[in-house]
This record gives sequence, structure tokens and C-alpha cells, in this order.
Amino acid sequence: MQRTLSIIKPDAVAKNVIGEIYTRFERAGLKVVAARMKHLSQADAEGFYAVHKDRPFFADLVKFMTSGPVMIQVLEGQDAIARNRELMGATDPRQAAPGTIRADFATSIDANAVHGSDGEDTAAQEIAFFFGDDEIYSR
Ligand code: RTP
Ligand code: MG
Repeated sequence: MQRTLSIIKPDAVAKNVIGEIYTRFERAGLKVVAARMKHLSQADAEGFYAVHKDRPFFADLVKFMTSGPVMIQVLEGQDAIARNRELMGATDPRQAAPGTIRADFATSIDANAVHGSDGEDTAAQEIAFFFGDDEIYSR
């Protein structure tokens, strides 16, 4: 069993597709074991994306991620990190494979619908950034 952090970004929350995205997680065998809706502050977004702080797109990324509420969840299942990345598709929706979340719901590289942890270390850090152990309901 593995856990990963997923965020449904402001564009997808605004499009009213939280449920459609949750259905994809569930059909792929990923369980939602923690969840919270939140409008990220500037400090939240800068802290969460600190690894990207020197990248040219950092300011745009923070601006977008604070533009509206997001839905944050911990997903649990076998190979949850890779499985979620497969469901998401490529970062740029124009390159995302048909049937992936980004191909179906994203509109640009910024407004790309979802975030998913990219490795075991980042998954652990990102989960701890938003959830305490007592807020994760593993079944
Ligand atoms: P995420 O972290 O959101 O799951 O996406 P990712 O791993 O596929 O992409 P990453 O390289 O970690 O970049 C984080 C987010 O920054 C935005 N980005 N913009 N303009 C650009 O060249 C650019 N590159 C990345 C995207 O919104 C990406 O999801
Ligand atoms: Mg990433």
C-alpha cells in the first residue's frame, strides 16, 4: 500500500468536476483516506511549491493556485503515486494522453486540473504539509 497527495486545482473545482475526478480515482482502485477543501493563501502555495521557487513559472503557479478553492486529498492504494500520475496525464494538457484527467478537464499548463506527488519522498512531505496523522482514515 502506498499513499499520495492529490489536489484538484482551482480550474477543475470551478468547472464542477470534483465528483468526476473522484470517480476516476475510485475506478483505478485508489481510496480517498483524507480530504479537505481550502482556499490556499499565498504562504500556503509558496510553501507547498517551494521546490519550484527558482523556476520562471513560480509566480504564475502561486497566483493560479490561490485564485480559488482547491480540493486536497490523500489517495491510498497499490502503486498510488504512479497510478495517480497515469490518471492525471502529462503536465501540458496538449501532450496528455486521451482519457486522462488533464486531457479531459485541463485548459493550459497552468490551469491543468490536478496535482499529484511525483515520488515517495515528496508524497510523504506533501501529505504532512496538509494533514496530521489523526486526519488520515486508512481502512
Ligand atoms: P503537479 O506538480 O502540479 O502535479 O504537476 P507536474 O508534476 O506535472 O508538473 P511540475 O513540473 O511539478 O510543475 C508544477 C506545476 O507548475 C506549472 N508549470 N508551468 N509554464 C511552465 O512551463 C510550467 N511548468 C510547470 C504546472 O501547472 C505544473 O502542474
Ligand atoms: Mg510536480
